[in-house]
Amino acid sequence: MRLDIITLFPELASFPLSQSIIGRAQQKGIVRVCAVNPRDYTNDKHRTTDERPYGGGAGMVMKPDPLFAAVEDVRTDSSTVILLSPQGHPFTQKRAQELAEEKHIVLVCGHYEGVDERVRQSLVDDEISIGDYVLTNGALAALVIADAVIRLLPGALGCAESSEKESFADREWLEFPQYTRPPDFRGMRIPDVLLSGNHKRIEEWRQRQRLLRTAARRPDLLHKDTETTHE
Ligand code: 9D3
Repeated sequence: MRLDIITLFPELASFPLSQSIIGRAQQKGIVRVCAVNPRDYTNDKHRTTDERPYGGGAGMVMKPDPLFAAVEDVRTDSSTVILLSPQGHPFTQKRAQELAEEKHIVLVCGHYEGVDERVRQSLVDDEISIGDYVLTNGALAALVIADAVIRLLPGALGCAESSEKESFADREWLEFPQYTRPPDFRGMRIPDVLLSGNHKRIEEWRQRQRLLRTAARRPDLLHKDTETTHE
């Protein structure tokens, strides 16, 4: 896969993807990530990427021309171009799985109060938000999407980190509590059942913990589960 991130902060977008599992995926040639600065596609003396909005109001709007020029430079006929913005469709594991099938993804990051509407109209194929909270710029959102997609590419994860059995992939319940040694840490003892050696009882305990935790924290996942079984 090829992945281009169009952002005014190319260093911010590149460094995190050079680390750990995603960095290794790049070294193995599974993915090639490039950060592209729309400022390099300006023609004026001040290299202007933003202007005041027509109609007035606070804040600045990203100009269309540097974004169009940057995207048109990197994209091919088979590229998928996605705008990151608070107005986008909510990002999900399902969308990550769909994007993991693509050959080339171009992530366009907004900044300031937003981007010129013509970017939405005729430059991008889709618009994604990573959740209902306000970030300072889209580069961080692009990193979240890049991470979620790249780890799904064949060979990106080692056996130990395998992505086969996953919470959220199929709207599953939350995970059960995990413990490792020592069995008594500062007076906090692990549940006796985990030392029992009784695998049937351990499995029952884990399933019950998952249910309790999901009901307490994410009741929406329980309801979704019922919906899908009735479909
Ligand atoms: C004043 C209106 N603001 C919208 C809530 C303007 C605005 C705030 C923050 C415009 C852009 C941004 C920067 N955020 C993103 O570009 C962004 C984002 C986000 O803030 N939250 C969740 N997902 C995303 S994807 C891109």
